[in-house]
Amino acid sequence: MQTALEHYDPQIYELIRQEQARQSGSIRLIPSENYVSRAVMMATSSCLTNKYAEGYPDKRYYEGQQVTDLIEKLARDRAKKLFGADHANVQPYSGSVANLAAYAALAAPGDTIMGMSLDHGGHLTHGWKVSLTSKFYQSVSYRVNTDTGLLDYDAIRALAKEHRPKIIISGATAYPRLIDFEIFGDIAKEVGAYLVSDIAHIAGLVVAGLHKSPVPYADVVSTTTHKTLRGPRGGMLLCKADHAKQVDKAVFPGLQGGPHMHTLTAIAVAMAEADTTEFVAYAEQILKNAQALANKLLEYGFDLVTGGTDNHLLLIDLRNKDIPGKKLAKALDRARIVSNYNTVPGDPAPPFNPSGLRLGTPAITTRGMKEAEAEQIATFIHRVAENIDNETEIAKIGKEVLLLCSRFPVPEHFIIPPKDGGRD
Ligand code: DSN
Repeated sequence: MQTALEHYDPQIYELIRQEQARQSGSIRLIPSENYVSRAVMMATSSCLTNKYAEGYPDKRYYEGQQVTDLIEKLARDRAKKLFGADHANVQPYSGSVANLAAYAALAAPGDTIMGMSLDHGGHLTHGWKVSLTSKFYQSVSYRVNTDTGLLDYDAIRALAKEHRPKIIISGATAYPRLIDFEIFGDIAKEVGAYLVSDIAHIAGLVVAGLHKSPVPYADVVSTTTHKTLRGPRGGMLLCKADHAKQVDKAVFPGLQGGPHMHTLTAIAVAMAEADTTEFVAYAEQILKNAQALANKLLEYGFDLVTGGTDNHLLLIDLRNKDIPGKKLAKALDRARIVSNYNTVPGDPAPPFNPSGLRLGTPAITTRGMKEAEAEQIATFIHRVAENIDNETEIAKIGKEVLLLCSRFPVPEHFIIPPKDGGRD
């Protein structure tokens, strides 16, 4: 049967079909990407996309909120239960907006914020120089110890004492080890700062009890909903009751108009999915797969920042292999292995052509891959690195990758049904 999209817009239909085939036929190692369930996908593409709901449940600026109020209350309650938080705001369009709202709730423009330097694993919105967060606020960045690659809490404390920031941000996008939110909480208290914890990458590990939660220590916790948490693309804030009013005001009307109700609805679905023993088993396997990938890469002589990983991601420092990160990422992409080039701490190379490669295991784990496949993927990466200028070999590896992908199709309940009932 011809779908509405196929009928009305065959060009876009075909492009979506091609993207679905690309996602199925390649190994997804970008640590911030995953595959959402069909239930989440259905909620995302539901009629909730048609509804404006400015304001909050029981206090909206448009009528017709009989259902949206119930959905948003459900999403908030599920998030609060899952994370053990006093208050949840599920309206941020993304993690970036969620971070901005957290700062707006706790500080005034011109105040000092202190976050992790982007080139050491922080996020743009943690006050990096090209982000507006460094224009609205005075920004001070802490770094990891370049010898160990690890957060140096004594150095962070000393920097906080020197600059007395209004907000300290804990959290990262490319840090392969556990983050001690309790120590961050102590440092914030010592200098009279608020603590914002950005758990975008590790939220799924936190709800599964595999990473210490920042909720008891942070004033505001910010996250995306789509990485290890495996929901739709969106953002979320959790906070203590004292900050609830300010956080809500910062999101709406401070930064946003109407929430994207279809996304918010899908977030509610994802929160229910994450509140299961199956999800805990999934998160455990993410970690096992990351360990297996890391150990095999080490055997092949890859240099991993911090020497390994405690979480879902790893960062290869390619300087000992004399291959730029971008060159390897592009060669891997030709071999159907999708990763991203990344700076490594103390990187002498520029961010657009850095020395590192960032890998993660959330998506391959959703496909059902286990340690043996993670090791096989490490071998593919090694072979691509060894044959970096040999297109014939790279194409051959690509065929083997496709074979592996065919053994681990994206689970049926994780994809929209393919055309004509066949598999792409
Ligand atoms: N783009 C995200 C990541 O890949 O880590 C952060 O915003």
